[in-house]
Amino acid sequence: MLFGKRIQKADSLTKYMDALPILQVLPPKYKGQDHTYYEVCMRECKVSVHSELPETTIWGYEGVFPGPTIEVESGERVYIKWENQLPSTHLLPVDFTVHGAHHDVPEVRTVVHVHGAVVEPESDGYPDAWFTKGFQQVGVKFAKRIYQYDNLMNACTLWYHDHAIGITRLNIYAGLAGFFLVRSERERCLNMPSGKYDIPLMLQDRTFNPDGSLYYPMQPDDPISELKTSIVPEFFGKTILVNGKVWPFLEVEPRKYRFRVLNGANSRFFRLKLDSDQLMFQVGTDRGLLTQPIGIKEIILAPAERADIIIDFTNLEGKRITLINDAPAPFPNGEPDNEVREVMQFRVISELEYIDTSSIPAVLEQVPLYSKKDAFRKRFLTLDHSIDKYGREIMLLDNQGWDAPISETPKLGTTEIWYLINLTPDTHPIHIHLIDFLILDRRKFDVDKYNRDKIIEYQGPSIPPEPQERGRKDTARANPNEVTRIIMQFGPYSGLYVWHCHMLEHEDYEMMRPYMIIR
Ligand SMILES: [Cu+2]
Repeated sequence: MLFGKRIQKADSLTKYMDALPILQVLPPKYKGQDHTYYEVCMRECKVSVHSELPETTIWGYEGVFPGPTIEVESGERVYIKWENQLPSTHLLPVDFTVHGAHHDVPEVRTVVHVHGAVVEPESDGYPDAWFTKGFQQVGVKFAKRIYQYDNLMNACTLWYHDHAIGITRLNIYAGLAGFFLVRSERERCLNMPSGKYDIPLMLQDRTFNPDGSLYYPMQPDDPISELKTSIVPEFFGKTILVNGKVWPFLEVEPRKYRFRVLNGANSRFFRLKLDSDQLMFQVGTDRGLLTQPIGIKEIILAPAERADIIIDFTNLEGKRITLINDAPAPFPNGEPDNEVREVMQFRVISELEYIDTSSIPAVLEQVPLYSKKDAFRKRFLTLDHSIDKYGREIMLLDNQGWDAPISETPKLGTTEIWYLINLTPDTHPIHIHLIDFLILDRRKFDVDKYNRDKIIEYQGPSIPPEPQERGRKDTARANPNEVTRIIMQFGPYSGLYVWHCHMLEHEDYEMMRPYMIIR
């Protein structure tokens, strides 16, 4: 295919040439007794993603990729002015047929969502609350220039990223993502590895042209002849980046480290293990710490999911340990992608700067318990796929598009159980803004019968979530042929939020729905 020729060959870039970038923490513009204030500006910049590749033009918060890490305390009131100083034409091919991306809106729009934040609706980064360079033009739901975050979360690993309607996949792919860490005194008392031994890792996949520029397809494998540019059903890149470097290495001391692993890819899932076959100790999920650490050899992360893990390199001086990914793409029914079987390498050096006095605590934090009988309401929500007028696959939630009237209106303070009924052949990571939830169970059902009679006929037992998922979640994998049940309490804010699939190509077309918490 025409586009294929220009793409860089994945195996042409030498692995483990460049050191893992340690992401810088953003200093606030103001820090006082009652609040902290930041300014974050989106800019086009050139960065080096690999020393064998010419520089790459990216869009970055503060001009870096990934963006600088924002660190807050639990309960700290933070104001952030997100500003757009990006060019007026997009770095990547825009499809003007997808929802909210028609010719009646500016081509470059941005809005920032802190993924996992407990935040008022006006500051959540609603997809139609977009703004352009210098706030010259704004979307219909734009409410304010300076967002307010009260950070009513416990300690957890969040991330901020773009959420503009119809081009989220392109804006994030261009580089608009960064970490947002919530810390607390309670967490510090647990004495886990901290400071330079607490490292966030943003895993992404990208494809580059030989001139170093980002490659994103203009068309699916089966091109749509009526359109110059068309959205693709999924995007899978040919190289893996961690913290913005292709296949980096990290020198580690022979001691314990805490890694906050985020899947920041558009569509790719990761199934991670260490080639040393050693255990990793998971201490946290998307939205906070687990009740107790669990020893695991494998972690599955769908786009937007996080795992907070401790790896112990004690007594491994001189060893080189590779982080492996064997997830099929698409997940779970695609082929294993051998080109991207490796992610990064840990090189254990011999010197220990200090004796490692950190610990893997036996008890971490209480995870909230919901009783199924507390549920005020159950909602049965399908994940659907069909074909659009161009013959492309289109994914829906509850069989409705983005613009259909709001149908999910939970009452403030009430608990609901959502039945995610997946009628598609893919696993979809379903993310609900504002709240955290627990996964109750997953259960196989008869899809054909459901399509015929709209009745759930279970075909197997209820399977509890994996141990790695038994904590506070904000994104859950809904597998094909399964009903995934999640339980959550809606609050503490009321108003307009969204829920969506976090595979960005699905989210943009049209696997996203508004929901409203009502008083
Ligand atoms: Cu999806």
